[in-house]
Amino acid sequence: MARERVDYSERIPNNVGLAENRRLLRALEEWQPRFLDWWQEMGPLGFQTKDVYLRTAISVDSQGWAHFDYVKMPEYRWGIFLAEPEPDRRIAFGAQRGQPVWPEVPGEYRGVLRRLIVTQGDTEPASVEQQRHLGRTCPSLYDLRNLFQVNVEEGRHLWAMVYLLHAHFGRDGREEAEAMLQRRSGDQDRPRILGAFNEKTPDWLSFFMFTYFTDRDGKYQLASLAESGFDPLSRTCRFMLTEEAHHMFVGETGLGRIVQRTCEVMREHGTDDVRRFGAIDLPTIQKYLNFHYSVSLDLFGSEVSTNAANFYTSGLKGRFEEAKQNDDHALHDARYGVTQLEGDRVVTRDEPALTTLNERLRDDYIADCQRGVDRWNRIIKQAGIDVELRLPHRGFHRAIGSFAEARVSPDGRVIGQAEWDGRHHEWLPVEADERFVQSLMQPVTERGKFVSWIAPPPRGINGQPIDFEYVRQV
Ligand code: BYC
Repeated sequence: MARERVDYSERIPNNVGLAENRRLLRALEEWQPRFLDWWQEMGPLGFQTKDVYLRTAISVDSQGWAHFDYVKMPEYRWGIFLAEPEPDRRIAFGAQRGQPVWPEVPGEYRGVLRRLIVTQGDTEPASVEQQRHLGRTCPSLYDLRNLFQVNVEEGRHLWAMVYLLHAHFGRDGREEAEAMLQRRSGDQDRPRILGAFNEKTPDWLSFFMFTYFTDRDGKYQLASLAESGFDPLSRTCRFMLTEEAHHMFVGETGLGRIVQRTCEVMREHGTDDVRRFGAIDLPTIQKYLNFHYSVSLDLFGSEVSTNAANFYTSGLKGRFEEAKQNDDHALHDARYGVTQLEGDRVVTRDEPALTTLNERLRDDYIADCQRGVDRWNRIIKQAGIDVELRLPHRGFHRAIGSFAEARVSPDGRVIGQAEWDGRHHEWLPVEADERFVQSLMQPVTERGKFVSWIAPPPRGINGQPIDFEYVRQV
């Protein structure tokens, strides 16, 4: 198949034929300077004039879409890229299964689709805002470059959703695109839409946890939206998923390298108390894991949700890997086991499958999260250390869904407020932990050097050596 190359001679690089749609082009060209203002105000602090070794999309097929070169972040070619259309694509689930997919938004789904796209789009600038200060405390040039790669791509994901709003939702869509640049992560008056995107990412341990756990929610939500009967949404999400993979790689390997360093120091000094030696102790890593995992679980919505059922029946949002599910793809009579709170007990009860789609996606996500934890545990085991990191129970520290009403310990016991008050400092980071982690955040910007609390990666980016100048100093 011919490659869908991206035209970089245009002001907004794209593979959607923007030049042929003057009105849309003009609207997006008006939004562009406001995006750049937002980037300057809320994007990475400092480094905006530095050359960063970044990848840029040059085509949207699975092979060789990326081009690596030095770029100053504000000059990054943010653009609009949709995956290639699938010929004769049909709606794969819900009441209209088997019908051709929609090139335009059906009138009756306008409101809900807009809401889904706005909710998704809002997370992208939010994460850039959350990570704004991290450049100042980078553990190495390699990690600094990875942070900026994640940031520019989240900026591009915002472009992806803003394109859909402008191209398919008329004036409402343009207003939503504006509002996306107005809300601010953590702002009391104008917060971002979903809870996890109003939390702080004040240090690199949090950053790696965020890219492992929260970006992975992105993977599952985007994969469900990639099933959508609204074809432009499906195609844009398919391409976003290829970028998302790198973000999760950053999280998984970042945490693996922290665990590795901790284990090396534990062995070298024969002690669990590695804080004195500038490493992050395993109990602190576990607490950060507990926090980021639990706030990311909230992002899947309630266990039982009629919204989710309606999205599915209407053909707007499918299951993860919908085509691989061996059933009728309508789910009228099917049931699904849901773990939820009943009084003060945790029970698993069969519910109508249609209303449990949020939970089912959460289950897929949990299994995926466990794989990384297993890998980190192998690093610990190989070091001869008898400790395991664990995902806490799904009911632990939840703010959305049935568990929001209860206090649940990491091992899944429903406990009273008194026990929670007495013990939550064992389970979640407290101020002293945050202060300690913050104290380790000493910037290292010498080529090939790494800060005390993280091991170097086994290899560099795009075949470059580890001591490559990933961010130029001058
Ligand atoms: N915080 O019926 P329910 C990413 C609201 S991350 C606050 O269970 P539904 C990324 C909900 O809106 C992926 N409010 O919800 C990662 C509803 O409100 P209404 C982002 C919440 O609709 C890293 C009410 O509670 N993708 O890409 O079934 C870096 C009832 O809830 C929350 C998407 O969001 C919450 N956590 O499911 C960068 C995909 N949860 O209707 C990027 C699009 C629920 O009562 N969004 N509520 O006013 C969706 O699919 C759905 O909106 C949700 C919620 C799954 C999020």
